[in-house]
Parts: sequence; structure tokens; C-alpha cells
Amino acid sequence: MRPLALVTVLALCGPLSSARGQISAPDDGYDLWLRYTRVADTARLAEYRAAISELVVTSGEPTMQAARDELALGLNGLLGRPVPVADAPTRDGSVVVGTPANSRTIEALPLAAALREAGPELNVVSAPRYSLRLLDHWDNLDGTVERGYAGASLWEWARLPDSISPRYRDYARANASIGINGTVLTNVNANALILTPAYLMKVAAIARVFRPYGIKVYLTARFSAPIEIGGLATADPLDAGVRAWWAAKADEIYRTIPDFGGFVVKANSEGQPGPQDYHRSHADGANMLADALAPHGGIVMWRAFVYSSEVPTDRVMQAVDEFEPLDARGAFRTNVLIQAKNGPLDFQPREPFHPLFGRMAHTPLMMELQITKEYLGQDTHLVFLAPLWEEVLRADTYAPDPRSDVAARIRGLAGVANVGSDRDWCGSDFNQANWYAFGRLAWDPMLPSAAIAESWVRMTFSNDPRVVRPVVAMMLASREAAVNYMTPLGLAHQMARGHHYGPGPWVAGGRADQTSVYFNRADSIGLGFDRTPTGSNAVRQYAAPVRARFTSRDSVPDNLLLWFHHVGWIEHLRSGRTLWEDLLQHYQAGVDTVRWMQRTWDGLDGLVDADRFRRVQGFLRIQEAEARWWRDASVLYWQSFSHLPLPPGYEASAHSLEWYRQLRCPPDPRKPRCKPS
Ligand code: GCW
Repeated sequence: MRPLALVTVLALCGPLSSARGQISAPDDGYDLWLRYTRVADTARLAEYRAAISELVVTSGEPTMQAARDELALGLNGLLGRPVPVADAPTRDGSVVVGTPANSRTIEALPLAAALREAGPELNVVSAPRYSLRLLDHWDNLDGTVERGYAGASLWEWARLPDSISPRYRDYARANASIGINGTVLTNVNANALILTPAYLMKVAAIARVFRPYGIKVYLTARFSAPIEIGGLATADPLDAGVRAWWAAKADEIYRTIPDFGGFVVKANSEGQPGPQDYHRSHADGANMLADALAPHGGIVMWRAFVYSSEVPTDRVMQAVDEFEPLDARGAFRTNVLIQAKNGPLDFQPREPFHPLFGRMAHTPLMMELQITKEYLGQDTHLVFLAPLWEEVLRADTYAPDPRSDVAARIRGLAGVANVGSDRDWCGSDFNQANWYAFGRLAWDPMLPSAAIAESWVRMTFSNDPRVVRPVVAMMLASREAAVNYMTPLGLAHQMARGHHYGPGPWVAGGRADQTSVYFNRADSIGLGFDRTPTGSNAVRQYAAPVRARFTSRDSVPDNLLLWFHHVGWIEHLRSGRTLWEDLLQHYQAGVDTVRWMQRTWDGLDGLVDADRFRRVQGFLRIQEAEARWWRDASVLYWQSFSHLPLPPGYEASAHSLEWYRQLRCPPDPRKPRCKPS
């Protein structure tokens, strides 16, 4: 008898599920990629049934029990018949789950030799690249979610700790299946109440559900908490009373939640309190919290997303200016990580990589990605984000290290979650793919987007190549389509004020560094932000080879051209076309790609279950209309500066610029959508 040993629950969803049927079963989205429908390929089903005869999980450890439950659910579903659970292997085809430490059967196996014997084709040895693979929820205690487009918060604070929603476990299952091992429960725009005893009890109840799945909980720490809930007169990080308060708070947290992960902090940014309120540095603030957590093994993830309209420097340069000098003098404690967004601005459809990734010599870095698509069409637009993330993970910082790509310069990934109380968790079928992709990349940042898309499609829709190939192609084309119809050629932050959904290249007034005109710099001469030495010189924050590439008009990639250069409307680009012509072409290409996605999807009629087919079809209709809205509003606005004509045959705008400027969004905080006709 040769029992098959499975040592991790992660092995569950791969190969078995790859033999799914040819027509997708109806699905309301709740099961995500963990859809255990019966294998429809009859030969494959027979093969699996013959190979798997029983399930043996002897350990009573909660994690092993969770693995057993998941395997039972998965195997029963995939094989279409109950797989008996046994105490010890009794026959060929026993699936034995455990580790040498908790299972006699596995301990007795000559595993090392067996694995060696199995040869290099055995695709089961997998270790995560990063130890921190976290979802950051921007969830508020009143149940709203900042930049959430999938309903209310999952955390039912009013009912906790007594009532435990079954969704907590299903959320943990989904995360564990893709290797996510931490959840920051609360918004970085933090509320100190989460640190009060009553809330900590609730957090502990969630942590209990997550624990068997290897998921730790983390919280956001509001810097002014000692004043707001501690009754102190100050939150000065160098004040002895404040330090003692945080130390006692950390002790209390760990008494309640022994495996608590630590804090995420947004300080002195967008109105959040922080150490600079007391003329102290970010290091002073981070270190105070780090000292409180250190005795318990906790960490501080201190965000680098800081910028101030009072600082005259280009907004995208402020994080490096702030953090590099602190890093250079080794100012941060060893349990502090600096968490930077992928780009130096704010989760745009395309940005260059954040220069901080090449600059910090001593302090470990986390990268924050945004899974919820605040600036990328939110719930409705189909935009698969893995290509965006792949681009930044593979970017070369030229830091003086043996490996200098961004992926090698960071210690972990944090993804701003797109999960909410909607039945389908993410607000749309395809948004689920971004949650999935994030987990896969946090485990292995070198995984190609195409491979991630393919495994997701197979697990979520179908193994039929007539489905897999076109859907993967749609997913892979989708991000560039959004870049093209929203912010082509390196433009950024051209979204309407506040909700960031539709176009607003004319947005001006108020805080300058949050306006579109600050970033587009459109004038009668041309378009784009000069960040070379003749402009803000943001290029100086990159290592010499990167700086040279971005500075020269000959080498700057077209897709970042207007991020770094102010270019004349009739200047010629490398394409041979003028900027004006190229811009028009990109906007049109964005619309055309969405139309191609529509046609491609329409071709799947009858191959995808009718419910999902229609849902996706409807959202693609919205996306096509809104791609035109983006194109027309933007082109008309640029034309008011360039005074250049549209070439013959260019699709005419349905409305005037004034019409687009007047378009108001319905006051719907959940889905703040403007609908052009
Ligand atoms: O992207 C911007 C968002 C804010 C967010 C902020 C941040 C949580 O518009 O809603 O606040 O970034 O990352 O702190």
C-alpha cells in the first residue's frame, strides 16, 4: 500500500480541480475559486475515483481538522461521492494528511527518499517567498468600507463576539487556499475604539475563527488613541506616560489575542494624527509602537503614503524625502517595516515603481497593492490586476544588491482588500480573480499573470479550452485597455474628485496636490508633468540607470512619457505620430479593446452558465459605455488646450465638454456612479 501524503491544505485546489467539466455550473459567486463541482470528464473522474479511496487525518489539531474538512468537502464534490474518513490507512489510495510530527503514518514514511525518487516532475514542493502575505481591510467600525465596492464590511461588530458569521470561516478558507496569512481588520483611517477592551473581545473572536487557517489578525493603530481612549493629554511618542500607555495596551492585546500580528499605521497623512504633530519624526512614532509590541513578537507596518500640500515639493517625491534620511541613519527598530504603495502616487492604472524600493538600505519594506479598484473602474469594469503587479514586482531598482528587482527588495505584500458583504464577496465575478491573483503573487511573486489567470479560469469557470483561452486573453488585455481609455501615455490621477470613478481631467481647486490639473499640467503648448531636472526632478530619486532612462525622451517608455515629460501637442513621438495623434489613438484603442472583450464574451454563450454569462455581459456593457465616456470627456478637454481637430473618421463624442463637466454622480456612497447616456 502506498498512501499519498498531503502535508498542506494548499495542495488541495490545484491538480484535482483541473479536470473540471466542460460547461460551467450555475454559480452565485459565493464559492469563489473553491467550486467543488463533480469532474465532468468521465475518464478523468474514473481515474480520480480509483486513485482516492479514503481520507485519513489522525491529528486533532484545529489546522488538521480544517484540512480534513476542506478535503472532505472538495473530494466529495469533485468525485461526486462521499470519500470515507478512516483513522488509519486501510487500503490503496488513502489520502493521509499530516506532518511527521502529528501523524504516525507520515512519520513512518521514507518521505525524503520517496520525494527524491518521485523526481523533478513532482510539483508539490512550494514555499512562500514572503512571510507577510496580508489583506488590508479599509473597514470602518460603522460597517462602511472605504473604497469598498462589494457591500458593507464583513465584520459584524455589533453582533460580535457572541454571534459568529459563517462567512468568517469561508473567508479564512479562501485566504488559506491562496496562502494569505494575515488580515488587517480595520481601516488605516483608524478609529481608536478598536483598541478598547470591548472591541478587543470581538477581534479575539474573529482571530479564533482564523487561527486554524494560519491567519493572524492585525489592527490599525490610531496615533492619538492615548488621548481619545486613554484619557491622556498628549500622544507625543517621546512622552513617558504615552509610551507606558502603549506598552500596557500591547500587553492587554496579547492577553486577549496571543498570536496578534501587530499594527498598521497611517500617520501624518491626509489628516491622520501622527508624531509630527509633536515635532517628532516618523521613526519616533514607529519605534514607540514597535517597542510596545516587541516583547510579544509583534510588528509595525508604518505607511510611507505621506504627503503634505504645505510641502512645495512634487507630491510623488515626498515619501523618499521623508523616509530615506531616517533609514540612512538606521533610525527604525528591527520590528518596523515601511509600507509603500506600488507607485509613488496612489494606485493609478499605471505608475512607475515607487523610488523608495530602491533607496532603503536598512529598513525592511512592505509593498501595498490595491485589490479594490478605486481608480480602475471599481466593481463593474473588468480589469485583471496581475499584469500591473507583475510589472512592478519585476521592475529593476538598480539598488546595489545581488538582486535588485522590486520583488527582491520587499519582505511582504499587503493588498487592500476588495471583499465585502455582497453574496459574491467582491462585487463582480471578475473582481474575484484579483483577490486570487494577489494571494498567488504574495506566495510567488514571479508567477506569470497568464498562469494565474489560467488557473483561476479553470477553477472558476471551466476547463474547456474554448472558454479558457478567450477568457484568459480578455483578462490579460484588460488592464492595458483601462490604462488606454482612462490615462494613456503616463497620465495619472485624472479621475473625478472624491469618488475617483469617472473622468475629471478638469478637476482643480481645493487641495492642489489632489487635483487633476496638478498632475496633467495641460496648457496651450502640451501635456504632462516635467519630472526631469528641468522640472520637479523627481527622476533624481531613481538609481542612475533608471534615472537616465526616464529623463531622456529617447529612452523613456511611451507608457510613462507624460508622467515624466511635458510634451508638445504636435511633437513627434517614437511612433512617428504626434502626441495629439497618439493620444487619440490610445483612447480609441481602449474603447476598441473593451468592444473586443464584449465580442469575445458573447462567443461564450452556451459554454458559460446563463447567470454568469448575463452578469458579465451586463458589466461589459457598462464598461464599454464608460470607456467612451472617459475617451470623449478627456479628448474634449485636451482639445480645449490643443485646438487640434479630430482626424476624419474618429468617433465623434456624444456630448459637449460642458455636458461632461456638469455630469453629477448620484449621492450613492456605496457605488458612486455617474451614468452617461
Ligand atoms: O487612495 C487614497 C484613497 C483614500 C485612502 C488613502 C490611503 C484610506 O483615496 O481613501 O485612505 O489613499 O491609502 O491612505
